[in-house]
Amino acid sequence: MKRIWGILMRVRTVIRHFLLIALLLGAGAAFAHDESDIVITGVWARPTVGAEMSGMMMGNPAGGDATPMTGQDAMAATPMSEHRMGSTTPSAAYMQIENRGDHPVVLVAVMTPVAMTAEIHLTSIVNDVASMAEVEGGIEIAPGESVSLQPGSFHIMLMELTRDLAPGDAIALDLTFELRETDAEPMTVTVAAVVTDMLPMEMPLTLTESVLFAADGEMIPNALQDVVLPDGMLIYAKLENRGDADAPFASSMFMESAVPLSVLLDGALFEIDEYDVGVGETVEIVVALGDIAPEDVPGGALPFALVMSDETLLALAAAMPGAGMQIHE
Ligand SMILES: [Cu+2]
Repeated sequence: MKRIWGILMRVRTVIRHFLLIALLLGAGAAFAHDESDIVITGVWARPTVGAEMSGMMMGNPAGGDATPMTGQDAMAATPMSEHRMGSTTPSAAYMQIENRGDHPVVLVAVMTPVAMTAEIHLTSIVNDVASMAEVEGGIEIAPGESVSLQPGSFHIMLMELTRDLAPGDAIALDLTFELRETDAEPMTVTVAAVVTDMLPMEMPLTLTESVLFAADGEMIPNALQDVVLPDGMLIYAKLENRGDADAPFASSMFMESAVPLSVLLDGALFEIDEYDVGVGETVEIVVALGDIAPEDVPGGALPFALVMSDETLLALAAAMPGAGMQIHE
């Protein structure tokens, strides 16, 4: 726990600065775990190295082997523990952004700890030739509308990377939105992207929120303020069943080892053997990662997986609020 202390303190300092600025501006700023009308799902980024399969394939029904490995095997198998140099290869991040509010919102800026520069781009194809350009003024999303950032269209261009991104990694992205037709100040939402070389398929069970935090830290999600929490690093996540059949899940994995998974029900956590998310229902979960080292959180985010009852894996990620601003102070 001591080893992670340094990085957490750094993050907290940044978060404090940010909160202070938000207060000075007259509030309006929110992190992903606050009640938000901006719902961001299906976040992923392209790897810059290691196109090899990571075993965790987002949304692939045949993906991955759900057999937990021992700690040593898991450490050796994970790309996260490799020593990394910077990468000159750019990456790109993709996602769906839904505006559930009453006012137009505009994605105006993106920051991430893994890239010195992050720009909002649009690819267009003219006479079979693809070219891309920075989007002036950002991407506006009308109330009740969604926009898809996807290959061949809008994307977040990540340039001057500070480290390589391998399949199975996760990175934090701080997305800043301007709120039109209101006096509200711009809002920053932190999301986590799964690094994958597979185009993620639409999955019925959709991650709508995820936060990485320390049980004894300050950034405890609102939903868990009055809840007795396990020690160490935790993930809080919210999942919505958008399919037309029940979505039962059984356990969770971190770095290819099984880790405790609890469901939040009536203000208390219950460790589960299996939990069925009905059609249209939302479930809140807490994943206990235990004590982890700072080198395990290199991009401000961590990957984890839900093991579905049919033993397929759903690859997910969680980010520390404000982590995108870490290297941009
Ligand atoms: Cu681009």
